[in-house]
Amino acid sequence: MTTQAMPMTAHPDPLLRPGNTNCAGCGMSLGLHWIDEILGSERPYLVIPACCGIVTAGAYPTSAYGVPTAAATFASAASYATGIATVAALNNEHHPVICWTGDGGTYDIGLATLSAAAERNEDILYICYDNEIYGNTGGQRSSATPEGVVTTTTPRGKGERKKNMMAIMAAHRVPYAATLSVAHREDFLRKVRTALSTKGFRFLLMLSPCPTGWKSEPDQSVELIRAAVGCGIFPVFEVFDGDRYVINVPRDGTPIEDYVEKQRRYSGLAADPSRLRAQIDDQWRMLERMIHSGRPHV
Ligand SMILES: Cc1ncc(C[n+]2csc(CCOP(=O)(O)OP(=O)(O)O)c2C)c(N)n1
Ligand code: SF4
Repeated sequence: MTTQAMPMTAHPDPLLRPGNTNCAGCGMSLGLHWIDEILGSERPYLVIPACCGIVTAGAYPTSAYGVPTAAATFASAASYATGIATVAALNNEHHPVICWTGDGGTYDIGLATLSAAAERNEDILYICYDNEIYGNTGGQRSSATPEGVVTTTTPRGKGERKKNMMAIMAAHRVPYAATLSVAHREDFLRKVRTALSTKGFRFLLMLSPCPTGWKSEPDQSVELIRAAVGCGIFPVFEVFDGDRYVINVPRDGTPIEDYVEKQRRYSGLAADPSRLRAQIDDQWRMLERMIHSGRPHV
């Protein structure tokens, strides 16, 4: 893994401008503002597929994004970003290229080109804001939706567990992959800084509160993510070169009920707290195996 120096002075035109269409309490808003803080005066190129993130932009010729933004198809987002990064490098331009995508575009519809770009170690930063549904089209299930969650296509609760996207990215041996919590600001900022200063393919996965789809209160978004981290359903960790795992925030025994009872989506048949607790323990056993079997992080 090699790193490059980064500037930190704020840019007068924000990455996400006021007047955008994000719902109140949407994780995208906070995530984009914090990413902008780390970008400082540096301006990225954004590539966004057909998710809520591109609805946010609004109608041409206006835009809620203060940087050049390309709207891609789901299947092409990572390859589109690869093309932009390649041309920028040929022109000696030093703009980070950021793919900003939902879980539908990442876990499902865009997975083939995401995998291809990761395998080629393209010099792009791929960020998934994972709201665990297809939000933009009315809240259908995705392979990121947890078991037991009610969506418009799983009215009795989803029957399958959430796909382990971090394990998939680690299997590509990308230089840097990390999870982001909007309830842990310093950790979030540090990881965005690390990702931006790393060369090659970087993957960040942010659990993104979505009051509309989660049937939660907008003013509880950050506290929900704090509970998700505390109970262990969303582990906060990073992976270097696919095999050096570091846990950044240990789970602290927060009851799973503190997370699920504040969201009406957790009302399916399998959304039973003891079942969820067993899945969390299973997930942490796997993480701990990865920490002990990988090279130590220095
Ligand atoms: C190939 C393709 N399939 C389906 C759609 C319809 N579609 C538009 S947005 C969307 C859901 C996107 O979900 P996600 O990527 O998780 O982002 P979110 O809307 O939750 O922000 C779908 C299925 C599409 N535009 N293209
Ligand atoms: S539906 Fe969810 S992800 Fe989409 S803008 Fe609203 S809160 Fe954000």
